[in-house]
Amino acid sequence: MTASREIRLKSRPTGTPTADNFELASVDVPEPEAGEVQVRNLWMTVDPYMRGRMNDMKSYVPPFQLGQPLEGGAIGEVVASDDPGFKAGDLVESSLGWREAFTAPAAALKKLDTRGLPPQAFLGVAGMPGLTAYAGLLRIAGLKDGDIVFVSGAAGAVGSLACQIAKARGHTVIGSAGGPRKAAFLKEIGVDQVVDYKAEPKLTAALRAAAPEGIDVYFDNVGGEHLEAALTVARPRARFSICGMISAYNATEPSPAPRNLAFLIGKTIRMEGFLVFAHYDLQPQFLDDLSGWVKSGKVQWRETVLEGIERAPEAFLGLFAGENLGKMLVKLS
Ligand code: NAP
Ligand code: FER
Repeated sequence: MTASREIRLKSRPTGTPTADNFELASVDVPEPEAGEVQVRNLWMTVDPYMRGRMNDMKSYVPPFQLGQPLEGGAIGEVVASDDPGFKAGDLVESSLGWREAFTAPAAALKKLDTRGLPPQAFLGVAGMPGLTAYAGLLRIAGLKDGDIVFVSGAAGAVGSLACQIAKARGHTVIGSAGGPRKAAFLKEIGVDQVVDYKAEPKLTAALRAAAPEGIDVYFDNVGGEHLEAALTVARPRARFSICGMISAYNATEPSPAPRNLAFLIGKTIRMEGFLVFAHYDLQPQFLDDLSGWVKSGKVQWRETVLEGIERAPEAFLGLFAGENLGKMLVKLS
């Protein structure tokens, strides 16, 4: 038997989650039986979508269960295997994060080919968030030459890659994020105009000043007032790629904004929501493009790392307080 600690959902949050919604528990991890593999997690991710799974609501994926460990992306190392496909030392991806170690059927694991990148990059820039930026910009928004691109949540995992993909393709990019540290980071990665939305009393006016000619593409990570500002500033035939609306995830009342959806008509804007899971056919092309951009210095990334499973709830809560620059991660061993 191997000891492991895990984070369980103790209660369903109402509004913004707190540390009290989580509990740390210790468990024994059994030795692998035929067809099973034992893994020690090295890294786990916390992502905004996990907030939705904490509600008891039907969605694209079932809700987390009370008293059970949470789930989510993790990178680990095989410690013991009774399956011919895996051996001790293999790096593997799974959706069995929020725990230090586990034994699972081999089918729950995927071998990780790091392509020379650090393994945890596959929870961020080279993983689900990275593909989200790529698919949302290239496929959903249908980025085309000359587009002026606005990205909200621009200093986060998805947003910072969306900005850099647009820059790599020669676009003018406006990025919004909260606070001077994030604004400075956006300048560093080549964003042309930065809106620090926390310092702006009027977001629409600030966006108009940053994009005097208007915007053709809006990559939305935030929703609410950001979406309202983007609708006002959009040019005719703009495309809105609706990736996320983090400003609404903890809301207990429907959001008052956007109040100007009628712009969709007169400006003939196309607004389309998407889920990254439907776009994994792009993954090989995405990883090839990404390695080219990384090699040529066109894409860089940041990580905000908390250490220890006991800090995983704090990392998750930090997403809603804007504590992360780049990808929020938990390092486990
Ligand atoms: P992230 O941007 O790395 O982290 C979340 C960031 O959101 C925070 O750092 C914070 O930055 C910002 N934020 C939090 N509350 C906010 C509020 N009330 N108003 C404005 N900004 C707020 O997270 P991520 O993993 O890259 O995800 C970004 C977005 O993409 C999320 O909306 C997520 O749900 C979505 N997403 C969608 C898909 C999909 O398949 N559609 C896949 C992955 C992610 P500031 O300090 O700048 O406020
Ligand atoms: C996300 C936000 C929302 C996400 C998925 C959703 C994969 C899906 C929500 C739903 O089905 O209600 O960041 O990432």
